[in-house]
Amino acid sequence: MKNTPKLALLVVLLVTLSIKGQPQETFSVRQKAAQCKKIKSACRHAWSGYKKYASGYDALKPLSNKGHNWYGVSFQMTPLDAYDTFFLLGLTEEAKEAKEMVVSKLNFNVDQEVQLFEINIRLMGGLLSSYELSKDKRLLDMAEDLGKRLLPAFNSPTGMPYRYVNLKNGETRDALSNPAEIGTYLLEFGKLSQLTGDTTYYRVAKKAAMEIYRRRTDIDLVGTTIDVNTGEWKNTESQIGARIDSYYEYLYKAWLLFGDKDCRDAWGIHNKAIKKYLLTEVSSGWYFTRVDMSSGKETNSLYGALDAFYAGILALSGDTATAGKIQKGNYYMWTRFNLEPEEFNFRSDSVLYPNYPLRPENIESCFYLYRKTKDQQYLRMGQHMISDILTKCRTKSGYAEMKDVRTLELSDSMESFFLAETLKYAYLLFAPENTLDLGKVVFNTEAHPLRISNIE
Ligand code: DMJ
Repeated sequence: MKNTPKLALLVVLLVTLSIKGQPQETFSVRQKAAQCKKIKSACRHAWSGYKKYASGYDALKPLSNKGHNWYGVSFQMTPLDAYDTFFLLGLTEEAKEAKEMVVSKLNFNVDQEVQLFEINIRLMGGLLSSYELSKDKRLLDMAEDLGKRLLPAFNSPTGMPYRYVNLKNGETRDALSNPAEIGTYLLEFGKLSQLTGDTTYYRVAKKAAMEIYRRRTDIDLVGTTIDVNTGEWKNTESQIGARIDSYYEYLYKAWLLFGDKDCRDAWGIHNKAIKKYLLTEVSSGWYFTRVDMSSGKETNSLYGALDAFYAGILALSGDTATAGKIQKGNYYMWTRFNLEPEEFNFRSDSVLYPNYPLRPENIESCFYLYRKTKDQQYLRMGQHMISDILTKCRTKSGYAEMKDVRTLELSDSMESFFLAETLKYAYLLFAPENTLDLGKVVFNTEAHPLRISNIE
């Protein structure tokens, strides 16, 4: 333990040198095209494994070569999450196959309880972006059908949704929720309102997010768990990772996507408090720590794969200076342990949760930072991370979650967000800018692009 700070310093030095010490030449068009080619081929590999071993299921199990469903029935998670990635990457045949699976097999008229948050970001987000890209009206009809079935979840005394809802009978369950599972509907429900003309969706989504916002403390922070029946905070730790992350993300993005000023103001107030109370420097870099929501005192010096998204949203909002500092910490977290662990303690420099489930956030932040600054270091970071994933997580049929980044042992899961997000952001980092114009679309938290247009 005594040597840990020295070791951390040495690794920071090596990481810095390996980024800064490289010739400062810019990536050539050919080098970028080579990266794109590699990522496209990874997409084809994952998709052909899914088709061969898991067609019709939600996801592929990339070690046992089997299919896996989240619930008693399949919701076509992988094809629906992957469609717009194939579309953007120009994988026309794959896009056609994925869309065909969705329109022919996906059915929401089932007596099945689902987790509102996940179904919204993956399926609702996927249907809406697929509709905007393909103009296939069947996708919008499916999104509207799903929207109607999700609405009963918002019938709580506070207007903050329950975590689970039955798609057939509207029964709800689980009042103990969190800001992410309460505030992450603005983009999808807003887009659904715009496309259908039914304002109910955005109204309930905004009410839910604002109910969290108005329960912020005097120092403008929110906690990690809250009872949606009573509005009482049950876990008062404030942080930017799991269970809170996309609440912040959607406040800023609802401003970008729809021009919603209330959301812009709420984001501004929270972001100021986050930078004041959570942003922390240690010898290996800058991180966001965890604090008590009322006192601002540190509770836990944890940081992890999910927290890495905040550099991206900061860059998107124009604060590339803070984003750049955080991204150095993100890259340290990636390189220090082979691949990034789910969580580590940045003060003791030790791993807490050693798995890497193929998450996108670190590469996503490189993407936004590169788009905003054109600084080549983000291409180098991205190249390093992508190469690690494509070599260390590859299996015969796809790519597998890493069970332990320290031993490189794999586990039998390939989450649909690998095709939806990780490979999409990886590709867009190196692709010509006109592949996706950030002035015209906003990504939902599952990387489904939605077209910018003001909401009434
Ligand atoms: C995705 O489902 C979304 O990005 C969500 O906001 C967080 N978790 C995963 C990716 O890590």
